[in-house]
This record gives sequence, C-alpha cells and structure tokens, in this order.
Amino acid sequence: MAVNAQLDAWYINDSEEDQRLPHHLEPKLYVPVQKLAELGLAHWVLDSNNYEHDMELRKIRAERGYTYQDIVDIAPDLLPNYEANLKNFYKEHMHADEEIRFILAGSGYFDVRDFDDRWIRIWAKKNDMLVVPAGMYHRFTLDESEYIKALRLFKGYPVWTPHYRPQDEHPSRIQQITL
Ligand code: KMT
Repeated sequence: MAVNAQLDAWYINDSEEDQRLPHHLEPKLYVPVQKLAELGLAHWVLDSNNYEHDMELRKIRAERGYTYQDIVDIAPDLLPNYEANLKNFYKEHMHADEEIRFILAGSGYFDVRDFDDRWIRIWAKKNDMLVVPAGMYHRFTLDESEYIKALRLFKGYPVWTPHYRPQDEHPSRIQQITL
C-alpha cells in the first residue's frame, strides 16, 4: 500500500466546455496529495488485478467497516441514457455517508470543493481507492477515455442518494464543515 502515493489533482476553470476535458487553469495549478488529506479525503493505491485477495484492501474494509460492495461499469454503450446520467453525476451534491470507490479499470474525475469553495479535480485511475467524506460537496464525470469500472464500498446497507447543493441544514454537511 502507498498511503501517500501521488494522486493527480488540480484546480479547474469554470468553462462550460465538455465536462470530460481536463479544464486546467492557465497556468496549471496542481494540488498536492497532502492538501487532499487535509480536506479529509482518504486515498490508497492498491492492486486492482488482485482485489478479491488483496490483504491491504481486506484490512481497510475491516478497519473502516465496509461490509458491502458492488461493481459499476460506466461507458457510453454500457450505461442506459448515458449523456443524461453523466450530466446527473456532474450536478454538485453530497451524501449522508462516505463515497468509497476503488478504480478497477479506466479513469474518471472526482471534483471536490476545497475549504474556499474552489473546485479541485481528482483524476482517479486504475488502482486508486478514494474516500470522499460524508457531507463534502462533489461531482463525478468520465474523462475523455469515457470508461471507468469501479468497486463501490459501503458501511452496511448501501444508500446512494445524492443531496444536491445547498444542504446547509443536513447533519452530515454540518459535521463536515465543523471538523
Ligand atoms: C456512482 O455511484 O455510480 C457514482 O458515484 C459514479 C462514479 S463511480 C466511478
């Protein structure tokens, strides 16, 4: 396991161009993994080829109570109503629980807000495992490769409900901003 392994992340512009593009600022402004940790994001690099038997993953699951898992496969020809669904993933929202994704193949962008409400784009790729904390505003899009396969983990019975911004009164939101 490499807890502090590099993870590509950068501040983005607010261009209305295709959401699948990188949307770098000019000049580019990368975000160190340390900053992501300060925001409360957890990240590991694990062996996705061997995830069923990987001891590191087993340990993380046991320690953090991730009892549920399933797999999502997202690509234009795999997901019904692809464009509409992609737009929905991209609407800013939060969840009452952690969002845990282990990328088994492909790649995609998880955008999260920093403490100053600026978007940081995290480029999650094969072998990255990422935890977006409960109550953190975020959104997801495929990148230009238009393919991702991810293991979704959860504590107990899964609830994927997106709570769209604003959620100022939501208990998970209040907990997130008063950390
Ligand atoms: C979901 O639940 O399907 C998502 O969050 C989309 C991104 S998973 C790679």
